[in-house]
Amino acid sequence: MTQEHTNKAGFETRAIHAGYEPDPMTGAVIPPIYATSTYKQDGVGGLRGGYEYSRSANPTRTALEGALAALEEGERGFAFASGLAAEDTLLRSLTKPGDHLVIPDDAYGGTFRLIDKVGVPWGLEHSPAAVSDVDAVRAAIQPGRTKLVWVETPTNPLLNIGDIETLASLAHDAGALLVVDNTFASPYLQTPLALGADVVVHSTTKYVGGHSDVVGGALVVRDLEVAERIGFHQNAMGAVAGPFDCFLTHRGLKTLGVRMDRHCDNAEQVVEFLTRHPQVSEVIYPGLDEHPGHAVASRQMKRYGGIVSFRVTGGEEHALDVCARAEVFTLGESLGGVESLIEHPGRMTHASVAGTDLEVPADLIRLSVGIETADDLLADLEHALEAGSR
Ligand code: P1T
Repeated sequence: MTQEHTNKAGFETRAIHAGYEPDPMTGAVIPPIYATSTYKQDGVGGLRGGYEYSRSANPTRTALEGALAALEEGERGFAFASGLAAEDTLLRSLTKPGDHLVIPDDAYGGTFRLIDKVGVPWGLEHSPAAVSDVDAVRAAIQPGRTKLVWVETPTNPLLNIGDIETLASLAHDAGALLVVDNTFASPYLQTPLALGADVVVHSTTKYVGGHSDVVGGALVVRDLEVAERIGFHQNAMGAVAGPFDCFLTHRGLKTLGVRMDRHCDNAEQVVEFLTRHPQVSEVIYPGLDEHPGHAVASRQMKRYGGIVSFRVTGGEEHALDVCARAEVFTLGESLGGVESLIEHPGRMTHASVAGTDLEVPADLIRLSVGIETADDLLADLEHALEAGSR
């Protein structure tokens, strides 16, 4: 399939074919792992296909970047060594000391740490606002000074929903760009650029890679001038994804659609189970009618995702106990892999926001619902919850 043809195709076709055509010499259907740092030049400056040095470009990375751009409906994709490396590059590409950012008041702890502990000493200022509260975001924007309105939707770990279309016009009216961290939804469930966002951020470590075997990050943009600035910084800062990591991430990406549907199917069953459980005080999932972001999520997402957060009746000890007793749900950080994970955000992924506006409830548990047999997941939760009859 030519790339022009591929880019107009359906999601799964793009996931499998975009970014790469079978190698003209060998017919290899999968991009080889180009384990090379440099490329022979045909005379000084005579680059073959534009390849000069693998920090600047590497064919295995080019294939992944093309696929990511096609799935996010963007013009250019960029692959990085981690989600945070992508975020750092984005910040330095689009802001300078003295600039202001609006950030979620509920975000991945590492994102907050990067902006607050690295960005602020560098000269950035930020104001946290609830992504679900358009008025709060509007009030936090300082027209002229605010360069980025940064949202996650759904947020990590409280699964709040921001209205991408509305937030994009708010940001644009104030001369700012809208950045959407699309890690939780993945491009299968939500395409922020098509709704007006300017930059999509991914921790590809999660659903995009999907197998918990590689750490990576990505940026996808629709404007070529923004792409140029990010491309310059990707090369100048050098936090690129290596060829083997790109290979693994790209391999995972091909099955994103089928995996996401199974993640969503299983998450829906888990939600139904938890909402009926007497030791669960609250289930947080955008697919629930009573979730405050349900209407917006229904508009902008295909389904509601594989992450379920819930609170237990017995406080922090109870939550820690449930985490320790689960067996099929592996106790660990991260999310989005085929295997189910359970974690205590307050002590684990969000420990770095303790004592800030972004602190999360101590009785909160986050599940990354995997694609195992649903009955085994429900039995495991039943077992994990039963001991703490308090
Ligand atoms: O871990 P890294 O690939 O650097 O990505 C950071 C990141 C960015 N954005 C979101 C929404 C994330 O969830 C993450 C990483 N999150 C976890 C490791 C976690 O367990 O929540």
